[in-house]
Amino acid sequence: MTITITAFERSPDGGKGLSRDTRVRWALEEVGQPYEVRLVSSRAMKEPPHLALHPFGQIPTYEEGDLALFESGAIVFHIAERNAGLLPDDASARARAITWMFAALSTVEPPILELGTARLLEGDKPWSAERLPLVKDRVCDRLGRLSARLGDADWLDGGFSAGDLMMVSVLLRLKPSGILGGYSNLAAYVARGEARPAYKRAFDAQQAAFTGKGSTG
Ligand code: GTB
Repeated sequence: MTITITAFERSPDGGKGLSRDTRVRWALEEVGQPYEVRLVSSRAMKEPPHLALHPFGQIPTYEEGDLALFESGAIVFHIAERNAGLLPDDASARARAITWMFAALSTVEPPILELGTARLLEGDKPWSAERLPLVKDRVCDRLGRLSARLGDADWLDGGFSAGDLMMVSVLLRLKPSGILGGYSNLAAYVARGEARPAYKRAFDAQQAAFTGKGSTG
């Protein structure tokens, strides 16, 4: 059955792979599932046909036959559950990998998003200079604890899993800030993720969609 995902027609990041369709593309590439991409304009995102797929009018979405999903975490989880390669067979290891997916999305990603908002949308507010260091501290607290847990391991819990895919995807958002440089094992962890052939294919596909060289993965 054909899998179709949605992505920005014009990604605000200029094809740097920071938009959330990249993590979905990456998961599909890891498990070897072909997929098609429907590019959606900012206006079309808020119109009824897309809102029927995504109640908040965002990307990415995922369609496969009668099934329509939204939320990158739910989509990656679905892909990982239905295909070999992203979740261990052992029940406990599988539960731990899923725990890392949730940790990435609900513990590590929120302060990182907040930092983006503080820098990009609130930088001109009179209180911004006072608030920014507080927001940055909250990011650094999470990174310090994640760094301590990862130690010198390659991945968070044994072999590469959907937990790592999600954590690396979340941390990638920090790359332009330079903050990751203060955590050498996390910087190396992200680089290991980026070096995976499946990530490279996903990155190239999202970039090709942006540069107009192609729109399907
Ligand atoms: N929780 C949802 C998920 O994980 O799927 C969040 C989805 C989401 O935020 N989608 C964004 C969107 O559709 C695109 S990824 N925004 C349009 C809108 O809300 O109207 C977020 C994003 C946007 C831009 C950059 N960037 O430029 O670097 C990075 C990430």
